[in-house]
Amino acid sequence: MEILKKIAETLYDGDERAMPGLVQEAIDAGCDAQEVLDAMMAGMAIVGDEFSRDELYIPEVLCSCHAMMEGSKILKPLLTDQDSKSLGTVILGSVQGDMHDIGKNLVGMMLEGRGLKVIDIGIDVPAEKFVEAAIEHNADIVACSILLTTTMPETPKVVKAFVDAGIRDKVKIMIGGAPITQDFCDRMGCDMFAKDAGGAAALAVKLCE
Ligand code: B1M
Repeated sequence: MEILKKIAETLYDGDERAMPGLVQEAIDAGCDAQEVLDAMMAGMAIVGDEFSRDELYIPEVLCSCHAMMEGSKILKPLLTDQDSKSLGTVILGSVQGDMHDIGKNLVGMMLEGRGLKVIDIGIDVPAEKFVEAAIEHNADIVACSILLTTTMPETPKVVKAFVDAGIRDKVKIMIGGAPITQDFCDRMGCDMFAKDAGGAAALAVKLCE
């Protein structure tokens, strides 16, 4: 569909002003929210490739991030079911050293959309903060977003912090993000790995039902 192609291009161009109108146009034309999200992510994938080849620089990448955030605001009410009763509570954050938050925010949206209560504790979150938040909110799941190979070693720190606090058996630990695999999840002693935001929500629902 032409409008989806335009959304991917606009994301790549980092045109945050144009994005909400285009997203709304796509929805009005009958596209579903997931299709529109996929189009934005297709644009972001090109940004990522060019960023890794030093063909795009951080300010340009940030413009694309802002465009993604503006588009996501239009999609949020369509992806989340605000009236539903909470199935369980999830503490969500990007691990210490990791400033990436777009994927985390999408995971949060999808979790809320499937009826979970999400406490988003932000980016650059030390392991102990995940534990504190889990205790404070009596959480069922702790969900850690990890986007960098250099922040993967935060994973065993999070697991250890829950063991040290004596609540490892009470809280399930879910990890995800571009460099994470099922094998890594198993080796680190985490409970769940999800490849994408939809998968994270499906796993969380299964656990809490
Ligand atoms: Co960063 N960055 N970045 N970056 N950045 C990557 C991740 C990178 C792959 C780019 C590249 O080189 N190709 C690369 C990592 C390489 C590696 O680790 N081997 C990289 C790098 C190197 C860096 C810096 C070190 C660059 C530098 O300063 N020299 C630096 C690090 C900063 C830090 O965190 N300490 C950096 C900075 C930045 C920006 C600030 C410019 C910006 C982030 C802005 C922001 O988030 N507000 C940025 C961006 C935008 C990217 C790319 C281009 C896009 C990330 C993104 O938002 N994707 C990224 C390249 C790429 O991914 N292609 C890149 C869209 C988003 C929807 O997808 O986050 O993957 P994603 O989330 C997905 C899944 O991963 C999954 O679901 C989401 C959607 O379905 N998921 C989960 C995510 N979390 C999950 C949790 C779950 C389950 C699933 O359960 C709990």
